[in-house]
Amino acid sequence: MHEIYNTIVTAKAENKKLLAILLDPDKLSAHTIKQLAEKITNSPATHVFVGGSIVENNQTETIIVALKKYCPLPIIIFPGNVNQVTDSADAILLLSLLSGNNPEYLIGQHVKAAPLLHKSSLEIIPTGYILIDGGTETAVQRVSNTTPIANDNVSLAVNTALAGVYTGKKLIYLEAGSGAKNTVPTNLISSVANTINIPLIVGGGIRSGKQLNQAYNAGATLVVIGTAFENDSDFFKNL
Ligand code: 1GP
Repeated sequence: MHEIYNTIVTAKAENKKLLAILLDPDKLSAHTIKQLAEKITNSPATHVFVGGSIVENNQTETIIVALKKYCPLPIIIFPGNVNQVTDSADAILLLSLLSGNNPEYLIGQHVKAAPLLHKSSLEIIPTGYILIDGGTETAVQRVSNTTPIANDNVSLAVNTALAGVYTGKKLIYLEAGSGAKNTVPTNLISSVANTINIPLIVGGGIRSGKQLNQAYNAGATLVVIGTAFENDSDFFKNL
């Protein structure tokens, strides 16, 4: 029932590192999935995240169904909105955008998603989603109409993560935004990781093995890579 979450908690306890490849359904077509799935299966990835800030209706399900045929890794929905909820995945990160003051992304979309989630067999993982300024305006910022936390405001990031823990989130996700110029700074990652007792996900703008290891060394249990793999599906081979 909580299989995927338990894997992440165990990884944190054992200081093992997890890696998710993020696929944006809008940038994929079902007939290229087989080849992509083989590359993912042969990469160091442990999980696949599927989602994006804006995705056409049904496209998420189409991609996940195709992916499942060829890729044995757990597939987790990383939803930008309620339209991306589909029973075809294994789990969903139920994201609450804690860094912004937009009630629609704190609870509004969740209320709309609730009846679908209630009917589904998805593992639901409540996740505190915290946007950190990555040096460029990102899709999350535009769509949610929220301001990210400045990347030197460590205390605000820590307090926001703590508030997430106290309100029952099971994961905290520090996000610089897809294609960010600057990744989440390592001092901010380590300050959050050293304060919270739940696993930490970090993503946004990671384009090299060095940046990946820096995020792990700072305390991330799971790192997400989207753009680097999207631009070069041999990214992991060349690390
Ligand atoms: C975005 O954190 C993810 O939501 C991944 O970001 O596309 O920059 O790797 P990139």
